[in-house]
Amino acid sequence: MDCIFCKIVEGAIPSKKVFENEHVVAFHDIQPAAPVHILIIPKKHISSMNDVESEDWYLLGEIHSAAQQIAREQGVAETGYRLINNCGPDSGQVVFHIHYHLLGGEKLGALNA
Ligand code: IU
Repeated sequence: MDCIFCKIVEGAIPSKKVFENEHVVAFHDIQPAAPVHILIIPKKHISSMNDVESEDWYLLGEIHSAAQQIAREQGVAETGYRLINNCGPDSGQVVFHIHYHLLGGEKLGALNA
């Protein structure tokens, strides 16, 4: 499958990883939209939120658990951060391997910016 995030999971494409466990990988976004901009993804290829099947819901818990740890490690747990999933064309999703953006490190703008 020609998926850039699967290649990052496999290590075939380099990334600046900040977290990895059995199910989840997190790495710096190559075009950061905030001082802290980490992408958190399941290792399993799931195209988008629309494609999460019942046996995969636990992966979203794993992602939130990773986000909690990463926010602490990146120093934004107390100042605040945002966890965003884009799903489909109107949201601006461009990579079709489900991912969450963890954004922080500054006062963030309007939710719909
Ligand atoms: P989106 O939610 O699908 O719009 O976000 C995709 C993000 O993936 C976007 O912020 C890109 O900068 C980021 N990204 C990346 O970090 N590394 C890559 O090789 C590619 C995209 I392609």
